[in-house]
Amino acid sequence: MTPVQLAKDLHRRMGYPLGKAHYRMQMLVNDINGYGGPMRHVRKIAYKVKNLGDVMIRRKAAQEYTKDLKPSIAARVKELRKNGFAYFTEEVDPQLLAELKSFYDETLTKRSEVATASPSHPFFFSLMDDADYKTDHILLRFVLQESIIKAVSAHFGSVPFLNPMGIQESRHVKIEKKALRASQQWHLDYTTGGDEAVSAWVYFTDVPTVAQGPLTILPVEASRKVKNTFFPGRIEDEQIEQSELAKDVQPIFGPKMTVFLVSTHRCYHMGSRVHEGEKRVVGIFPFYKAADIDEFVKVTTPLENPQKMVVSHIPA
Ligand SMILES: O=C(O)CCC(=O)C(=O)O
Repeated sequence: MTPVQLAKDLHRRMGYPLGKAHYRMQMLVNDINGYGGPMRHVRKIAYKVKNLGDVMIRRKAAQEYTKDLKPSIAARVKELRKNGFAYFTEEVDPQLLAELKSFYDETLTKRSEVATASPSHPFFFSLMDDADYKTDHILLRFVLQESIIKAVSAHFGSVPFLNPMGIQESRHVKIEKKALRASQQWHLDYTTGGDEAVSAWVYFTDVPTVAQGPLTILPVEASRKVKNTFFPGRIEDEQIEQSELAKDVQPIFGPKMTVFLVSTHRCYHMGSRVHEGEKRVVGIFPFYKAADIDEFVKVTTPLENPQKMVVSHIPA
């Protein structure tokens, strides 16, 4: 256990015996150490120093794997780099996409009937099952396909780590407490390794209008203009409007089985503002450039590099 973890554990057990000032001090420590806090820059460097061998191997493997990038994928990667977003449906294997759709139709719709709300995001109803995290499962076969891994590797300049994916059904839920609006408010995503994150998203249901709560982004350039505090937190629509960025807001629409890549690390984003009588089901497959977490995927099929590297993690 690190000293920071030890201190946190102590606080969890003891509360704040020195009162309000003690609480405030702890919140400040959390802000500094939090994923989005200023310590992320230190974490990014520390990660590279600590895992230099792996960083070099992943860089070299990415160079090799992406040297003959198909022009259409290279164009998507360019868009992703510039705007933080690129539609990717045309680049994925249609057979895998069809299999993914069958998984939704035959299995996920049944899970939806018994799904329960997430305590931290009351509008999210998870449709994942622990048994899904294995390489012969369509979710893994889909996300490990060549075009996706090539695009993310080219974007990062490094073979990525896959982080635990989620399938979320977003429903219309009235929320009183601001904290529980969570990802319905504008924010950036930060990672344990302090480095970039890109997710592949799949819409399992049609998202033709704002009523279905599309993922909504501010492209990279506009995101850079957002005024946030030293400890970046979630921000309100009014702040986006005051910064004259409302014109740049881009809701991501698409019919079911639309696939896209998005840098939620560089693009402010929000979503799941689902209107009454609507719902939205998405698969979110997050890739991190640096990740010190334990492996979560069961390797049940023969796997070659770089796919093997994508599911192999550096233990936390
Ligand atoms: O539900 C949404 O559209 C937003 C999700 C989100 O903010 C995230 O995945 O970081």
